[in-house]
Amino acid sequence: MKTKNASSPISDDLKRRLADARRVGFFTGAGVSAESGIPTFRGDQGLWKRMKPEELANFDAFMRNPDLVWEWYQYRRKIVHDAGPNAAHRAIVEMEALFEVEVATQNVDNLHRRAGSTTVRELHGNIERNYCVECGTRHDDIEIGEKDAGAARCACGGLIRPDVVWFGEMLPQSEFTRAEDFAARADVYFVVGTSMVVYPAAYIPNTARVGGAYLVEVNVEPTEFSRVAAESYFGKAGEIMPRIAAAAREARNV
Ligand code: BV8
Ligand code: ZN
Repeated sequence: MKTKNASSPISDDLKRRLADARRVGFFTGAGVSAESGIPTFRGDQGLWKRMKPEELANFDAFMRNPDLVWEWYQYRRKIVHDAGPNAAHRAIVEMEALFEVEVATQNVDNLHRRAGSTTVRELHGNIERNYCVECGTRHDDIEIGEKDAGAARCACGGLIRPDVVWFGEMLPQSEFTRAEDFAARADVYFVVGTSMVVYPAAYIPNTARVGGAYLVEVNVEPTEFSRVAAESYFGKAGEIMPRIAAAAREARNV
């Protein structure tokens, strides 16, 4: 594992891998959206610092206190709605011109798609979508701004919930399987802005490793994953990812 800091040049090893690569994958977490102003979960200012995930991001908590959980998602939806993709999201889009690219994201903020990424596997759902817990009707047009309006209800009377994967819930099978399939065949696999503590999503970079991919971590600090990555670049994703995209263009003489 070779560690580099924010100003380190992109290594010759990585440039060589990118020169020959066909399939390049990006596994992302909250850190890739941090510079868009969206709070992460486990950092110093993280969402979990102020509230416990088990109190909020699970179905029982929602059924016990739908107003509290719904308000929390309205609060996060507003942040996401007012945020925009940052240089890290855009650098990943730029690499679609050089490689077959897939993004497997744990984020529910839709920023990869809003940046222009064409193949995004949303492993934990999408906060901009909602559905009725009783009849399953979709309610994606809910007003975000309604403050203190309490939990929203469907015409059938059922509670409306965000279309995100809560703790104890299954991930969308097709998204997970497709992300695994791509990771298993990837030549280079980037793990960007994730603490790598949430499963089963965090199994996916290991699938890439077992499939022979060259694993590169981008994070502001070491994680569980740092010891298995071929290289770790420590710094902000919004600074490092554009440098990786530039190195990829150079490696492919573009
Ligand atoms: C399930 C969506 C069971 C909602 C979230 C083993 C196998 C399977 C399950 C488990 C297992 N072990 C434990 C479990 C249970 C649990 C789990 O993983 N618990 C953990 C916490 C121990 N998993 C589950 O419950 C999953 N479901 O397994 O169901 C099942 C099985 C069969 C049948 C029925 C049921 C569901 C997990 C999904 C939970 N949903 N969120 C919402 O968002 O509200 S979790 C939440 O964590 C987010 O999705 C988030 O994306 C995800 C991961 O967090 P990160 O993205 O990594 O964010 P974090 O803040 O942690 O880290 C940010 C990183 O960025 C840091 O490293 C930081 O240094 C870095 N950073 C910060 N700024 C920058 C930066 N890097 C670069 N640049 C910067 N500027
Ligand atoms: Zn309904």
